[in-house]
Amino acid sequence: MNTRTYDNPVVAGFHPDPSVCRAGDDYYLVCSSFEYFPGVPIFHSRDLVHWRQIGNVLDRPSQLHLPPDIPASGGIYAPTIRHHDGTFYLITTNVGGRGNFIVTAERPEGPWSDPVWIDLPGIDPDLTWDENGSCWCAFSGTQVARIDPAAGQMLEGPYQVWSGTGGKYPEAPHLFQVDGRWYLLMSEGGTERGHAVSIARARSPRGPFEPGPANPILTHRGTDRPIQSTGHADLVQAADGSWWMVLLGTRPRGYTPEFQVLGRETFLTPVRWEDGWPVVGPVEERHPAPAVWHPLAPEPSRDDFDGDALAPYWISPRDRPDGSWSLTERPGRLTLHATGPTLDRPGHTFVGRRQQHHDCRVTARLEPAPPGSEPAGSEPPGSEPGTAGLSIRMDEAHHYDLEVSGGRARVIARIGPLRQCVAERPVPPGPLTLTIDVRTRDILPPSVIGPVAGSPTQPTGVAARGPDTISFSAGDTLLAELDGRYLSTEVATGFTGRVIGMYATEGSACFDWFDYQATG
Ligand code: 6LW
Repeated sequence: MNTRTYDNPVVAGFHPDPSVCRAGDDYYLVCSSFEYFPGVPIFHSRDLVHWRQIGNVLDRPSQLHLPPDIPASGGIYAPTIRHHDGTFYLITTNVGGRGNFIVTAERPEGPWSDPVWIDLPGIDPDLTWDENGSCWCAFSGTQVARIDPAAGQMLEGPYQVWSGTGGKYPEAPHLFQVDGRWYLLMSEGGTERGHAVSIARARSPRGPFEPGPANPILTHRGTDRPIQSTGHADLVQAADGSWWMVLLGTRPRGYTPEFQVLGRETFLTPVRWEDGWPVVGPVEERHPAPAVWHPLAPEPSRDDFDGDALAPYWISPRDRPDGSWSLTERPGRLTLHATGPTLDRPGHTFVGRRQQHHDCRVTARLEPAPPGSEPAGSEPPGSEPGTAGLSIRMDEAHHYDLEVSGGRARVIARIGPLRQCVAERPVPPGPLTLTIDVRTRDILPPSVIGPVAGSPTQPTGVAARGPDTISFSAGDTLLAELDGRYLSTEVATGFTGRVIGMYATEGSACFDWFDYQATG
């Protein structure tokens, strides 16, 4: 008997709106990326459980232009990936940009084509083909149109076919043909705690659609389950005939109303069919594993910047201009050149990765900029970098920074309209190891309701009622410990999660290495 299990989430950290397809024995999964460049991370798996990022679908400015005035949580929403007739198709929306577009590739790791813009309104576009080869696009909530994906034209419709069971924001439609019937999977209730997945079926993509008898087929609303906000789902049939759902969910922490700091993550849950309808149980932290099991070697926690290209998990808000970073100016180091004077506004130089674990530690080695590495016209570098450091961010208005300049290290907290330097110390000249440590130790379980933190009956950690504590050290010196709640979706708002990275806001700086460790 197979007693193997897998753990959820299968893709941790800010990886929402998952879409999955199968090509033979290989699976490919994509997620929303919003205002970050490159866009649409793409993952590969042989078993639906173990995923490795193989690239980003939108990795060139000709595919993805995110101008500075694109707000946080604008940009790339909810892609759908499909494999049809030997070609990979991806359809998505640039919200605040030109809208919906399709890119294609022969190989999922790329290169992907430049966009074919498509004259459809709305968000969350889907793609599927009928037995005549006609291409159908479901979008928003929930319309269906026949399109020409090569020309980007709508050929028929759109038909308003179904709006769910009455929950707010019907969205995330995906159309499937199973045993001669058309199934419309969609989400409703909003992407917050009320999120739900519903289904309807029809004989034609034009409808009429008959709602499933057990809608919503999945929701965790109103439960005390550790995984919340389950929704925005996609379905895939494995090579052995079993069915699986990928979906987004959250893992909130801390005292009521609880805080979500990792953003919306990607979960996997089994699906069975009963009386012609898909049935999905609650999404557990641990499920029986699929029949095929294909674990991957652990990825190195440390990037020594020895390669000639940045690993695909490195992302930057809106843009990463060529002149702002280099792996070759000082081989074995990531050199950053400031493009903007503050992390409080778009246009700055920042290279970061998603926080993927509730407990984690980031360390990085910051070095003085090499002589002559300054952009033309700026001051020659001294023995110290300009102004550079590590930042943990939700967006331009919500970030904590550990910064070095002028022989001093400081911790800056930007929370909404407030900006404050909360600690400052002199540091020795030369290379310096910077550490951001995120830990949930000392926090209250969500179910505990009691007097305020610090009273004799409650734990006393700074984040006793928040989701976590974030501490900042330069070398061996602890500079500050801050409550993590202010870097949560509940405070910052929006669709993204925390990103931790390296930045320069004045002059230039080098990073010898960056290490991300799960510590839970
Ligand atoms: C996405 C919508 C949603 O377009 O949130 O949770 C939006 N679902 O379907 C942004 O991720």
